[in-house]
Amino acid sequence: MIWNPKYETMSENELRKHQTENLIELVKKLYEKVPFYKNKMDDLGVKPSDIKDISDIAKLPFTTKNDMRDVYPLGLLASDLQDIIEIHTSSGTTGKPVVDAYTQKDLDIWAEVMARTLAMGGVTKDDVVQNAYGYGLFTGGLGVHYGVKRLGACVLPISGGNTKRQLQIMQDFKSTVLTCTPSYSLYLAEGGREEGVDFKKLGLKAGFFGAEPWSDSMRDEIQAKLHLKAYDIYGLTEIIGPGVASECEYQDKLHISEDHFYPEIIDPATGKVLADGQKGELVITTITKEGTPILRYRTRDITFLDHTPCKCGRTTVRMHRLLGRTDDMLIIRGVNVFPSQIEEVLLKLEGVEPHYQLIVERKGNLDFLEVNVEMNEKLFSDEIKNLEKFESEIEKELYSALNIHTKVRLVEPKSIPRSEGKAKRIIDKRLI
Ligand code: DLL
Repeated sequence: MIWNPKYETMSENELRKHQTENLIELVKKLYEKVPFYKNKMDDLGVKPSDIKDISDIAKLPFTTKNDMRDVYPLGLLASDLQDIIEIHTSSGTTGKPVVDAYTQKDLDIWAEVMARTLAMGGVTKDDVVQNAYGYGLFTGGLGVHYGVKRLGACVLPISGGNTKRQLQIMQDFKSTVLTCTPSYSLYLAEGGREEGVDFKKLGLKAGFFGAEPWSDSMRDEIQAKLHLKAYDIYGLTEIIGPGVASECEYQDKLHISEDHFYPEIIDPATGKVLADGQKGELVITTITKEGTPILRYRTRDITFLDHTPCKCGRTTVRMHRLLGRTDDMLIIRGVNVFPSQIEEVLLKLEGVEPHYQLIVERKGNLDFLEVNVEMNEKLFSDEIKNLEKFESEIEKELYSALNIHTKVRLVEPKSIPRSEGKAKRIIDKRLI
């Protein structure tokens, strides 16, 4: 079902008009109210009156994560503090967190775009949504929560963690929809298997997974193990949280709610705007937000855009599922490697589990990549010499996909730490 046909099926002209009007208003407001943006625009010699059409967006300054940290906590506030009714931040494991401050209108937009997301995966008022994203300052829990309420379905606000309880609640309340990180969904599948839960009988029909990278092979694995249709959902704290983009029933790229979030793809090295189909860094402008609107935010996420029509009837532009991050890209002996490429190779193999960790080390002047991947129980009971043979087979597979030599280690089942939220896949010892 299309939740909001007026905005999700707009004609190109209508959309452009809507985006242009909103951008003009936004730039005026930011120039008047946010010194950070006034200074940036003055530096570039751009005045609000230079913005007459959405295409003029290319004249405006970018905003980076470092900019946001520099003005922490509320330097980007564009509304009166008394109109702010909720604040979220990123987890901020490296440096100061980034902040999103919401007015009532911002929370309404958030509920709206999350209701669209859930409706894209067929959620209706009849559904029971088990929301296992973390509640708190992280945007996952409450973002999904507001969307479920707007849609009129029932939310189980269980938050992340406590696998046994998750499985019990899932059975007792007959959850039909699961929302959590993709890695946690597999952890639940694993827990369920141990507890003798038959997911085939459970009645989960859809899952909305995001907040961390995952691949199509991981989707296959999740769909098979949990017996549901797995949708990719994308978002980030700086923009609003989850609800920026999500897959429809065709699971073919993520529809961006571009009446609120205007996307561009740029070459990360030059800042030049790229055409449809060209891979680059996703840049987003929040054209309708009030609390902490943001101009041309450099997400560091790598994808490409597709304006061709989708079979579902929505006219919104689609982005490919994330191909990596500019800062997650490992450069091993001069070769660019994204963890997602390694995941694709691993998950196609029989005998390994979708739990892995990449360890990068520098010995002398050379970088070494070690890939630790868990075996399944069956493989674990195999003879050592067979395991060694399999390790070198995987190394060969990785070499043909990536063109770099790796050291693969098959590790015991369940030896790689599980996460209730975002999984930690990379340990880069070169930075320490
Ligand atoms: O992770 C918001 C979110 C919550 C999205 C729940 C989806 C579901 P942050 O903690 O600010 O916000 O992290 C944002 O996570 O820039 C991406 O690098 C990554 N990310 C988010 N969704 C996906 C996804 C939330 N579907 C950062 N695939 C983003 C891959 C994702 N990476």
